[in-house]
Amino acid sequence: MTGLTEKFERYPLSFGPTPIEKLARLSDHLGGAVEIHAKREDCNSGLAFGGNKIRKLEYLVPDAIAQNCDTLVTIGGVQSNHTRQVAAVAAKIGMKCRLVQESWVPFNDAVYDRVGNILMSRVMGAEIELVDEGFDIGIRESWERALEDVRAKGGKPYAIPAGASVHRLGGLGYVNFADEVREQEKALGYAFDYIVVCTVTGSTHAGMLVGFAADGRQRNVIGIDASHTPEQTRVQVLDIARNTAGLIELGSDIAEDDVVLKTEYAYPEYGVPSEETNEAIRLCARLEGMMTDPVYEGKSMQGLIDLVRQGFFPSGSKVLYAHLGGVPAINGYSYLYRNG
Ligand code: 5PA
Repeated sequence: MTGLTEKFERYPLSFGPTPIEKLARLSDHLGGAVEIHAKREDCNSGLAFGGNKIRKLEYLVPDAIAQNCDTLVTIGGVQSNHTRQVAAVAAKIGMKCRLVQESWVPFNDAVYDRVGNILMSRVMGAEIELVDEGFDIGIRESWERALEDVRAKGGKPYAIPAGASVHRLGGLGYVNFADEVREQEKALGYAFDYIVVCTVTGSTHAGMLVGFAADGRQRNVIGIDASHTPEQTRVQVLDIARNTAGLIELGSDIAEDDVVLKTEYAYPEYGVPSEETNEAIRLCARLEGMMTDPVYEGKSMQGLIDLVRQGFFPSGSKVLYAHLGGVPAINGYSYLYRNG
């Protein structure tokens, strides 16, 4: 255990520990030598379909309340899952929400900016500004301008960067995930050999890495890059992991090689699925009834399937696929999936 619970306040926004489900038919289909399980972070909360940001925000909300802020301000793409979850959390805790949504994805389904995540954020009352800028996981000027604007109008903004990642507390949620998995492993009577996670802005992977470093398993966290800017993502994961390790007083250093990031599945672009991504989405949906999305989880599912086929995981391994949510965005790709 990491001692996280004693050191940091957590504002509960989820149902509790997320279920771990065996994907028996997918495991069998891939030859049966590797046992695949999914940890269903996509089913973690009643807040507008939940997802990985809920677990991160549980550690940011006490800070926002302590600072007497009245508006959560964040940023993402048009179909960002993160901004939708921030909008839901703002509603739940009685704050306002200001969202900057940039044109991160070069994909133009006719309904792209009207369905799925952005539709829900609008219904939940967030104030949304669409900005025509391309993909970048770093700190954005448009977001800084929004923060300034809230201040100028007399509000007290709480600044949440993209994916809640380069925030001092952004890595804590997925340290908590590792602690939770360890508890579940005790009950199951076995430990997972690998954890597969989709990586973009980095704090999900970084938090897991720090959490699993507590028992020396950090290199068993296999990140699947979906950013298509993998060097920037790798550096960001390492920075967040080191910051988070310091924060929780992990007591050991995070090395560059601790960041295991597979970069061969993000093509052709962030937010655009390849034919292989679509095959992975369909395979998992048809064998397990488990939906994944074309931006994030479909790519990490594609990576997982390919790594099993390549023999990357030794025979007999138990692999935990972290399902981080994101399915609402699939509505923005309605034409692509018109025939399934
Ligand atoms: C996202 C992120 P990190 O950004 O913490 O690396 O997580 C990647 C990730 N899976 C994985 C899903 C479903 C995600 O939504 N989404 C972002 C968003 O704006 O929604 C932060 C990019």
